[in-house]
Amino acid sequence: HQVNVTKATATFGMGCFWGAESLYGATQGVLRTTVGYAGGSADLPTYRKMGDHTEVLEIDYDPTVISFKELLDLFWNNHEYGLTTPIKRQYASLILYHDDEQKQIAEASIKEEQERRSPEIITTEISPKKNFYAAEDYHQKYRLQGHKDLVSSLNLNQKLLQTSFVATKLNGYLAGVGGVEQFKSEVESFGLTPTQRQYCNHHVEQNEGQGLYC
Ligand code: MHO
Repeated sequence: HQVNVTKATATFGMGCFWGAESLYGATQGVLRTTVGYAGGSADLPTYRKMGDHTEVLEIDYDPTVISFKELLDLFWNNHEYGLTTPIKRQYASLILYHDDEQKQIAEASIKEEQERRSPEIITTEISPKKNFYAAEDYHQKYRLQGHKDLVSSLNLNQKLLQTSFVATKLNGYLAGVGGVEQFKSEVESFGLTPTQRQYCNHHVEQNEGQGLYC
């Protein structure tokens, strides 16, 4: 049911990618997300051997619904990037732009953020997106995968854990992002069975506002 949408991609490193994936998943205008490793030069990184890469989230979004600037506002408001504590390369704050327009918006945005947060020094790096390596299956839609029976009833195979719109949304909502009202306003479009819907509704209610954890 996601036909004829315009699509753009954003890539952010903002600490543990499980949290980032839930945060953006429940955000309207976000179409699908994939967690992975990027920003470095090592070949074929894995979670155990990431080399100089960073945990990042790749976000496909509909720019007619949410702008890159709005994605960046969520970015700034949901992770640590100050110099107060040193950040490991694995959890570095990164904006990997996909085109010149994103680059310009990111540069303007970091300037604003620097002024807002002064005297704190922002460590966020802005660089072109080069290679992106999808992370292992068990990291994809991590919070959704905690609901094993739901995952199997949705027939989410390894590929769909990376590509499915419904998996993207539920991974956010089930973690308590977005809230019950917003969930109810779009659950119709997820094509869930009544049982699946009831199950999700219960957990969305229970987890609303609980905060992301890693
Ligand atoms: N505390 C978590 C972090 C995982 S994350 C994807 C763990 O050690 O498993 O970096």
